[in-house]
Formats: sequence, C-alpha cells, structure tokens
Amino acid sequence: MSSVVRPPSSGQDPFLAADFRPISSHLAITPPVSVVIPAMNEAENLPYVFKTLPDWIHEVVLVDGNSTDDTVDVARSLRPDVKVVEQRGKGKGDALITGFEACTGDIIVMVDADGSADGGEIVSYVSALVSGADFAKGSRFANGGGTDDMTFVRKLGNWALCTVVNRKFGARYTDLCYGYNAFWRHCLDKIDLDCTGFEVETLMNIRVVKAGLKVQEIPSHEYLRIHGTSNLRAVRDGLRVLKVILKERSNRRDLRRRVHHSPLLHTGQGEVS
Ligand SMILES: Nc1nc2c(ncn2[C@@H]2O[C@H](COP(=O)(O)OP(=O)(O)O)[C@@H](O)[C@H]2O)c(=O)[nH]1
Ligand SMILES: [Mg+2]
Repeated sequence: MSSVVRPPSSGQDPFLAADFRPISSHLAITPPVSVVIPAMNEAENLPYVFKTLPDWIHEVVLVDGNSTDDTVDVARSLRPDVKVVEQRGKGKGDALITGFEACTGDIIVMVDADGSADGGEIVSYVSALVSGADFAKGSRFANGGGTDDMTFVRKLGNWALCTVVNRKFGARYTDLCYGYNAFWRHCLDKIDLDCTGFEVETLMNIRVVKAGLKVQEIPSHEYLRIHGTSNLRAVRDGLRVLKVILKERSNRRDLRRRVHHSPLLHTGQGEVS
C-alpha cells in the first residue's frame, strides 16, 4: 500500500479531506489505482513483474488461470497484500473481466504477468487519465513505443486488424492487440465486456470508441517475455479478433437501422454516425 500524504492545510481544514499520493516529482493524485494481472503459470516471471510496480499502487489483483505451477504462492510471498482471484472460465478475456470486478480502485491498470510490461510506465497512463482521458491505451507503435516480443507475422496481423478497426469505427489507433492499458472504472459500465480470449483488448478498443469515450494512446515498450512461451496462437487468435471486429460492425449497422426506423431512438455519444 502506498504512502499517503495530506496537503499542508488539510490537517486543519475538514473540507479538504482528500488523500494525495505522490506519483512523480511533480504530480500527486487522489484516486486509488488498482493493477490487474492475468496470470497463467507465470511463477518464474512474477518477481520481475512485481519489482517494477510503483509503491503508490492501491492494490494488486492477480487473476489466476488455474495455474499448475506456484503462481499463487509466489505472488503471495512477494506481496502479502495481493488480492488473488480465481477465474471462473477460461481465457485472458475471462480473467480480465473477473479481475475488473474485484478491483476497488477508481483507476484500473491492466498489466501482463510475463515480464513484458514495465510497471514504471504506469505513471504515464495514470497521468493521462487524471489529465482528462477516459481510457489510456498503450501503443507499441506510437512515437516512443516499441516491441521486442512480436514476430513479423504478429506485427503484420496487428497492423492489418488495426487498419480495419480505424476504417470501420473511425478510430486513429497505432496499435490494437496490446495488453497494457488503463482506464477509469466508470468506463466498464459503458463497454459492458463479454468475451473470453485474446480478443479482449480489441473489444475494449472498439467499444470505447463506440461509447464516445476520450482515448489517449500512451507510447509503451513491450519487452521479451522472460520465462515460458506465449499462450497466443497468431492465426487462431487473429481470427477471433477479426470475428469480434465483424460482430461489432454488424451490431453498429443494426443499431443504425433501428435508429433510422424508430423515432424514439436517438444517437448518443458517437454511438451511431
Ligand atoms: N488468468 C489467465 N491469464 C492468462 C490466460 N491466458 C493468458 N494469460 C495471461 O495473459 C498475459 C498475456 O499472455 P501471453 O501468453 O504472454 O500472450 P502474449 O502477450 O499475447 O504473447 C500473461 O500474463 C498470461 O499469463 C488465461 O487463460 N487465464
Ligand atoms: Mg506476452
């Protein structure tokens, strides 16, 4: 749990009750930040992941995907206050949805457990959110970002799918299938996630645009997974992502048709153009 400081005058002033957490040399924030870590057999990587998390984090929620190694024991030994939740179903999407429900913070940050994400970047995501963004979306292909962990095929697939999303939904993303993102908790009510696998980030990225939320991309560097191998299968999961894009597109068309035919429905927050 982070150290909390009160502004000099708040000791006496009952109207200044907020607790401020310094998150950098020039910024202190009041909203508590939860970090959600989906983990399936990541015991060997957790020491690296936990080491990079800032000490001002409010809570760490680890979603265990029925690991057969010591993932849960290692997490608890590294951080006795970690909140461990067992996912109900299967897949990264299912894990994240379970984890989001368990969070008590106002801001939620998604961090992979394979050592590819640097927790030191969380400050950039949180800074964007407290400066007005609803959704801070990591990007390995924005200026200042990068990746050591993507094969050429994955880069090509990600670029193609990202281009389709930009065209079809009017987004201006430079990256699509990336697991490092952060958002205000209230976004969850507007995007109503319902998926199970690696298509989860794509679904989030599409639904935030459809909901008219303010999205800011954060340049991020993806490092190599430290131990073990990726659970993602480029073709299988690429097709799942494509299926989600097409489904979201046809939902949008259905809605537009209904709006067109019903005088009672109106366009809301960029939902239907
Ligand atoms: N709880 C849980 N975590 C998962 C599942 N599938 C993947 N993950 C985690 O999601 C993160 C990203 O998965 P990874 O296999 O590295 O995929 P990649 O980053 O796309 O190559 C890692 O922390 C995995 O442990 C799952 O079914 N359940
Ligand atoms: Mg990975």
